[in-house]
Amino acid sequence: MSKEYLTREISRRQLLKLGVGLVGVTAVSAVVPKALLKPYKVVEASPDVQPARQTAGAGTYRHYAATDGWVYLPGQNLPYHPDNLAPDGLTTYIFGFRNVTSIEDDHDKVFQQKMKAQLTSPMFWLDEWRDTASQGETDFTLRLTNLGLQMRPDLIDAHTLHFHGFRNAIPIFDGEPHSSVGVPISRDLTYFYRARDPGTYMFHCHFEETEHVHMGMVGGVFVRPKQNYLGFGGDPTSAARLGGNTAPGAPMGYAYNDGDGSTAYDREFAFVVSEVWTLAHWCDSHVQLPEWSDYNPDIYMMNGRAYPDTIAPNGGAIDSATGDLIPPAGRPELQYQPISSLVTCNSGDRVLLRFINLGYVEQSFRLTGIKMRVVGHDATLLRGRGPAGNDQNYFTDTVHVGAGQSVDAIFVAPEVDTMTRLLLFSRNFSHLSNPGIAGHGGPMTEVHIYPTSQPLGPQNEPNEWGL
Ligand SMILES: [Cu+2]
Repeated sequence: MSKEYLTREISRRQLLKLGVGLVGVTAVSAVVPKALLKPYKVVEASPDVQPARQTAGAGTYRHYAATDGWVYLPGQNLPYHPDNLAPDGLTTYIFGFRNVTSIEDDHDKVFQQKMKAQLTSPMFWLDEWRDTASQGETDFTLRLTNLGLQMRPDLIDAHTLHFHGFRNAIPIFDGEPHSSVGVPISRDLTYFYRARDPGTYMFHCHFEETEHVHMGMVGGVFVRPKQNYLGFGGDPTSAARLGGNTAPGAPMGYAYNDGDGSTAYDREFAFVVSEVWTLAHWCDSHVQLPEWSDYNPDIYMMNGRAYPDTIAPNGGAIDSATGDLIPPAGRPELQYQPISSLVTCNSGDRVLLRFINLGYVEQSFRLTGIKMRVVGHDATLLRGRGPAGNDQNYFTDTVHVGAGQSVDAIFVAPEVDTMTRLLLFSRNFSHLSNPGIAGHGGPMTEVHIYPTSQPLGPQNEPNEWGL
């Protein structure tokens, strides 16, 4: 079927021309001095200035690779979606990141992850810097390697990892390439950050950002507050499980240093919201340029999936033999979209929802039947400054998240006798379908509440189901 599209749109002669063009680009790059092909204003991190690698388990070291790839999205919008160049089972060309920390010692394995980007990017989290003694566990380094774009060898774009919204970022490590540096192909750069402000943030590539952000180089990142370790009100027994408190009643964590436990939660789920304009993605795979001022997305997503795939299982484990992502159970086409948006909880659980919008369109998420308490906006506790700070948190059934914004909301799961499903969905109904097919789609997910007689397992990571 995909071959039919190919012959209809691009004749064999045109394809050969394109091939010759690509060979030409490659040949030119072989003879032109490399310096001429480098993107403007870049630095190369030399291996001997890399900070020492921290041992596994201690500190927060990550190694990410930037590359291109293919993902699966439902629906049909011919000739752009599914893309006729996509491998079997996949539909849409993307740019993205991969977490290669566990395979980084094997350079071949890392390089083989070229054209295996994931949507949305692997989330990560770090602890707020506490004091000099805890520096080893809280100083954060992220090494970014640019593997290049397999489908577009003509694009010699650098990539960066921009920590969106982080206060006091050192400019050289901020990932904004016009005022600092980008990472050219086959090079790497290690970003350093000392987190001092807890909350929900996001990261994205900032190189040719209109294109690279839309193509999928987006992800979520959180800073966990030191209250998890220290407790509040001078009472160390109020520390959270994430801070090592094993007492049965301890919350899993706090969203902020609230000083009174009001942002305590038992389970945690994050949603990176974004869109796909299938025409633009098709243009990138077919060496064409979209007119960005015509921006008209047709698939809206949570964590890189459209409903009903949003409630499919988590994937994301790495096959140590090949370095490849292991697909979610029963869903091989979601191999490169490993993050589930299904919310699972028990009656009585305090559930933290972290909404992150890295699309270009404002979203409003409604949770039917339960009020959410919004406790933070843009990595800021909703409270005035000082000990008598005015409490500004509020209850709502609809959370607004603008492009580039984040919202932290907590709900308490009601008592149920049997597993109960509720919907969490975009209030913009025109987004709630997938192109060209019937039924609900887009940015919608489900909340599954289990009775206390069916206790869920604890979460080791955000978005884990515990089933
Ligand atoms: Cu990029």
